[in-house]
Amino acid sequence: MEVIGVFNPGAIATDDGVLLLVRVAEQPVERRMGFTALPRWDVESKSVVVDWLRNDECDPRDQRVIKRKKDSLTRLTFLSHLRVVRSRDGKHVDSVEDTAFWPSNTYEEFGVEDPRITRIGDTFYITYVAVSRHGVATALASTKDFKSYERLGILFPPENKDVVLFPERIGGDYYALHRPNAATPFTKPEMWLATSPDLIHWGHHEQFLGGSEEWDIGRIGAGTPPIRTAAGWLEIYHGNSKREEDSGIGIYCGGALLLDLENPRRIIGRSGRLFVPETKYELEGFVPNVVFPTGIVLRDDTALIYYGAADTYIAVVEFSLADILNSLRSGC
Ligand code: MAN
Repeated sequence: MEVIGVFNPGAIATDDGVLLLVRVAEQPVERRMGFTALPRWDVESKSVVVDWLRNDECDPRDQRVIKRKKDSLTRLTFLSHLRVVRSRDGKHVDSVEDTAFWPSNTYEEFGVEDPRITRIGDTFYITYVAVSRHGVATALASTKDFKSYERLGILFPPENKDVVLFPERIGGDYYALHRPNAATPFTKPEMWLATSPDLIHWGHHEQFLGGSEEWDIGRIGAGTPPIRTAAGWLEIYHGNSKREEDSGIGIYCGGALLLDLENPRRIIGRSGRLFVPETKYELEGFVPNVVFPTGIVLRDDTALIYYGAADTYIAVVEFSLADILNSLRSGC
């Protein structure tokens, strides 16, 4: 396999800097004339296998996925796993660790993707996307050291991704933002909110926020796990601009929300579009025009926001917390 992108990282502050859990997307090195390579994790043999599909038997939907003509079902052209990267200053890579979080069960055969990390007590909880022939779901794992992981199962069944956990109980319950994606399009994909007594069983689902502006009308989803500030929970999310009539994937931008500390259902501030693809590495890559925030680390008055750029790279943007909070319009 060869790496085609390292992007959409979970991020967490550690005693000696910042730890990123990065998504590594790979595709087979081998090419066969007239065939498309579709990698998957084979649960039986615990190894990557490649299914070769004749090009005239599939429709490319975009660069990430093909549709098999026989049954109209989707496959990814790459396979993702997760890997630990450490940085002392949060801006330069000091080490990439050998141990990796590979797919390991039926729900992960087409990859594990887009981890978000929330520290609760002395445990790190990782929500991640598990992709398989059964759909795109979100699963939970926990770790104390990022060397061994305990898988806690699927939290939100297909199709659901962009799940972030709040870092503490609020009024006795855990809270999550999640993003169901319905096959019958009564709506564009919107963010929902749910609560849980134990991080495993989720209920009290409520629609939370849908896109309403030009930049987020296509879909929105949670980005970074919410962090507590004196003013409220700060959530950095993404929006996509694609309208039905647009070709391609649309533009992904970042925005900020401020939620009531006691009742996170209540949005008390909203930035609108906060950061947009503008550098070469955001405008060009496997999927052009993407900034996709997935991790945040607060340092005094500064927020380091880690994001996937063009589904190819990891970048970090530094904001003063005061600037973000000042950008918020109240109400909404
Ligand atoms: C979308 C994109 C891909 C991802 C798949 C499955 O097509 O977000 O990056 O691999 O969904 O999650």
